[in-house]
Amino acid sequence: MPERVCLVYISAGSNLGDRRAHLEQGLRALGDSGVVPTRISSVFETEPVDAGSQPWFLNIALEAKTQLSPGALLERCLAIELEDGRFRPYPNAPRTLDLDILLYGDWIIQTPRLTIPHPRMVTRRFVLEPLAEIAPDLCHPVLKKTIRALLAACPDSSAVRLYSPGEPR
Ligand code: PH2
Ligand code: MG
Ligand code: MG
Repeated sequence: MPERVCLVYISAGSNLGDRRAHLEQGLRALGDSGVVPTRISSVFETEPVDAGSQPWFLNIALEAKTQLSPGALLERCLAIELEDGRFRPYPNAPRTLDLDILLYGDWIIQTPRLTIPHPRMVTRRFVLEPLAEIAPDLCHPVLKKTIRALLAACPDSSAVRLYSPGEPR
Protein backbone atom coordinates (compact mmCIF):
# COMPACT_ATOMS: atom_id res chain seq x y z
CA MET A 1 0.00 0.00 0.00
CA PRO A 2 1.49 3.39 -0.93
CA GLU A 3 2.11 5.54 2.14
CA ARG A 4 1.00 8.68 0.40
CA VAL A 5 -2.62 9.61 0.11
CA CYS A 6 -3.65 9.91 -3.50
CA LEU A 7 -6.54 11.86 -5.01
CA VAL A 8 -8.57 9.69 -7.35
CA TYR A 9 -11.60 10.24 -9.59
CA ILE A 10 -14.26 7.59 -10.08
CA SER A 11 -17.34 7.44 -12.31
CA ALA A 12 -20.32 5.55 -10.90
CA GLY A 13 -23.34 4.42 -12.87
CA SER A 14 -26.52 2.41 -12.40
CA ASN A 15 -29.40 1.52 -14.72
CA LEU A 16 -31.04 -1.39 -12.91
CA GLY A 17 -33.27 -1.49 -9.82
CA ASP A 18 -33.27 1.45 -7.42
CA ARG A 19 -30.54 3.36 -9.25
CA ARG A 20 -30.08 6.06 -6.65
CA ALA A 21 -29.87 3.57 -3.78
CA HIS A 22 -27.18 1.63 -5.65
CA LEU A 23 -25.09 4.78 -6.13
CA GLU A 24 -25.47 5.63 -2.45
CA GLN A 25 -24.47 2.09 -1.46
CA GLY A 26 -21.40 2.42 -3.70
CA LEU A 27 -20.37 5.66 -1.98
CA ARG A 28 -20.84 4.12 1.47
CA ALA A 29 -18.89 1.00 0.57
CA LEU A 30 -16.03 3.04 -0.91
CA GLY A 31 -15.84 5.09 2.31
CA ASP A 32 -15.78 1.89 4.38
CA SER A 33 -12.89 0.65 2.20
CA GLY A 34 -10.66 3.66 2.80
CA VAL A 35 -11.70 5.51 -0.37
CA VAL A 36 -13.03 8.65 1.28
CA PRO A 37 -15.11 10.90 -1.00
CA THR A 38 -14.03 14.57 -0.90
CA ARG A 39 -16.31 15.85 -3.68
CA ILE A 40 -19.40 14.27 -5.19
CA SER A 41 -21.18 15.58 -8.28
CA SER A 42 -24.90 16.02 -8.71
CA VAL A 43 -26.77 12.99 -9.98
CA PHE A 44 -27.26 13.05 -13.76
CA GLU A 45 -29.74 11.02 -15.76
CA THR A 46 -28.08 9.87 -18.94
CA GLU A 47 -28.96 8.20 -22.21
CA PRO A 48 -27.25 4.81 -22.69
CA VAL A 49 -24.10 5.00 -24.84
CA ASP A 50 -22.76 1.96 -26.76
CA ALA A 51 -25.13 -0.24 -24.83
CA GLY A 52 -28.03 -0.95 -27.19
CA SER A 53 -31.57 -0.50 -25.97
CA GLN A 54 -31.37 -0.23 -22.20
CA PRO A 55 -32.89 1.74 -19.37
CA TRP A 56 -31.38 5.19 -18.86
CA PHE A 57 -28.60 5.50 -16.32
CA LEU A 58 -27.96 7.58 -13.26
CA ASN A 59 -24.32 8.70 -13.28
CA ILE A 60 -22.17 10.60 -10.82
CA ALA A 61 -18.47 11.43 -10.56
CA LEU A 62 -16.57 11.58 -7.33
CA GLU A 63 -13.20 12.68 -6.05
CA ALA A 64 -11.78 10.64 -3.18
CA LYS A 65 -8.66 10.28 -1.07
CA THR A 66 -7.15 6.86 -0.71
CA GLN A 67 -4.01 5.04 0.27
CA LEU A 68 -4.99 2.01 -1.81
CA SER A 69 -2.72 1.26 -4.76
CA PRO A 70 -4.35 1.42 -8.22
CA GLY A 71 -4.59 -2.39 -8.37
CA ALA A 72 -6.09 -2.61 -4.87
CA LEU A 73 -8.54 0.18 -5.72
CA LEU A 74 -9.65 -1.71 -8.84
CA GLU A 75 -10.18 -4.90 -6.80
CA ARG A 76 -12.21 -2.96 -4.20
CA CYS A 77 -14.40 -1.39 -6.90
CA LEU A 78 -15.11 -4.79 -8.46
CA ALA A 79 -15.82 -6.35 -5.04
CA ILE A 80 -18.22 -3.53 -4.13
CA GLU A 81 -20.07 -4.01 -7.44
CA LEU A 82 -20.44 -7.73 -6.65
CA GLU A 83 -21.46 -7.17 -3.02
CA ASP A 84 -24.14 -4.81 -4.33
CA GLY A 85 -25.52 -7.62 -6.50
CA ARG A 86 -23.92 -7.00 -9.89
CA PHE A 87 -24.41 -9.82 -12.32
CA ARG A 88 -22.71 -9.86 -15.74
CA PRO A 89 -24.74 -12.06 -18.12
CA TYR A 90 -23.12 -10.44 -21.20
CA PRO A 91 -20.81 -7.49 -21.94
CA ASN A 92 -22.34 -4.09 -21.19
CA ALA A 93 -25.50 -5.64 -19.70
CA PRO A 94 -27.68 -3.37 -17.56
CA ARG A 95 -26.07 -3.06 -14.15
CA THR A 96 -27.00 -2.28 -10.58
CA LEU A 97 -23.65 -0.58 -9.98
CA ASP A 98 -20.57 0.16 -12.07
CA LEU A 99 -17.53 1.85 -10.52
CA ASP A 100 -14.85 2.94 -13.01
CA ILE A 101 -11.53 4.51 -12.03
CA LEU A 102 -11.03 7.56 -14.26
CA LEU A 103 -7.85 9.09 -12.84
CA TYR A 104 -5.40 8.11 -10.10
CA GLY A 105 -3.51 11.27 -9.25
CA ASP A 106 -1.52 12.07 -12.36
CA TRP A 107 -0.47 8.47 -12.86
CA ILE A 108 -0.42 6.84 -16.29
CA ILE A 109 -0.95 3.09 -16.05
CA GLN A 110 -1.20 0.49 -18.78
CA THR A 111 -1.49 -3.09 -17.68
CA PRO A 112 -3.66 -5.90 -19.07
CA ARG A 113 -6.15 -5.30 -16.23
CA LEU A 114 -6.11 -1.56 -15.82
CA THR A 115 -5.68 1.47 -18.05
CA ILE A 116 -5.55 4.88 -16.36
CA PRO A 117 -6.61 7.47 -17.40
CA HIS A 118 -9.75 5.56 -18.35
CA PRO A 119 -9.46 5.22 -22.15
CA ARG A 120 -13.07 6.19 -22.90
CA MET A 121 -13.53 8.99 -20.40
CA VAL A 122 -12.93 11.78 -22.93
CA THR A 123 -15.47 10.49 -25.45
CA ARG A 124 -18.32 10.12 -22.97
CA ARG A 125 -20.46 13.04 -21.98
CA PHE A 126 -21.99 11.02 -19.11
CA VAL A 127 -18.49 10.92 -17.57
CA LEU A 128 -17.27 14.43 -18.44
CA GLU A 129 -20.34 16.43 -17.35
CA PRO A 130 -20.39 15.16 -13.76
CA LEU A 131 -16.58 15.32 -13.58
CA ALA A 132 -16.53 18.91 -14.89
CA GLU A 133 -18.96 19.88 -12.15
CA ILE A 134 -16.53 18.84 -9.38
CA ALA A 135 -13.14 19.32 -11.09
CA PRO A 136 -13.28 21.61 -14.14
CA ASP A 137 -9.63 22.67 -13.85
CA LEU A 138 -8.25 19.18 -13.36
CA CYS A 139 -5.69 18.35 -16.03
CA HIS A 140 -5.80 15.09 -17.98
CA PRO A 141 -2.25 13.75 -17.51
CA VAL A 142 -1.90 12.42 -21.06
CA LEU A 143 -3.83 14.95 -23.14
CA LYS A 144 -2.71 17.89 -20.95
CA LYS A 145 -6.13 19.50 -21.23
CA THR A 146 -8.55 20.46 -18.49
CA ILE A 147 -11.78 18.57 -17.97
CA ARG A 148 -13.61 21.79 -18.90
CA ALA A 149 -11.82 21.89 -22.28
CA LEU A 150 -12.35 18.17 -22.88
CA LEU A 151 -16.08 18.57 -22.23
CA ALA A 152 -16.28 21.56 -24.59
CA ALA A 153 -14.64 19.45 -27.31
CA CYS A 154 -16.54 16.21 -26.58
CA PRO A 155 -18.22 14.88 -29.74
CA ASP A 156 -20.76 12.75 -27.82
CA SER A 157 -24.22 14.29 -28.22
CA SER A 158 -26.08 11.81 -26.02
CA ALA A 159 -28.45 13.30 -23.45
CA VAL A 160 -27.08 14.12 -19.99
CA ARG A 161 -29.22 16.11 -17.61
CA LEU A 162 -29.59 16.82 -13.94
CA TYR A 163 -31.74 14.16 -12.33
CA SER A 164 -34.94 15.23 -10.70
CA PRO A 165 -36.90 12.19 -9.55
CA GLY A 166 -40.55 12.23 -10.48
CA GLU A 167 -40.22 14.51 -13.48
CA PRO A 168 -41.42 13.00 -16.77
CA ARG A 169 -38.73 12.45 -19.38
N1 PH2 B 1 -21.66 2.71 -19.04
C1 PH2 B 1 -21.27 1.91 -20.00
C2 PH2 B 1 -21.81 1.95 -21.35
N2 PH2 B 1 -22.76 2.99 -21.55
N3 PH2 B 1 -24.03 4.82 -20.84
C3 PH2 B 1 -24.38 5.68 -19.87
N4 PH2 B 1 -25.25 6.64 -20.13
N5 PH2 B 1 -23.86 5.59 -18.60
C4 PH2 B 1 -22.98 4.61 -18.27
O1 PH2 B 1 -22.53 4.55 -17.10
C5 PH2 B 1 -22.58 3.68 -19.28
C6 PH2 B 1 -23.13 3.83 -20.56
C7 PH2 B 1 -20.21 0.90 -19.75
O2 PH2 B 1 -19.84 0.82 -18.46
MG1 MG C 1 -18.30 1.49 -17.14
MG1 MG D 1 -16.78 -0.90 -15.04
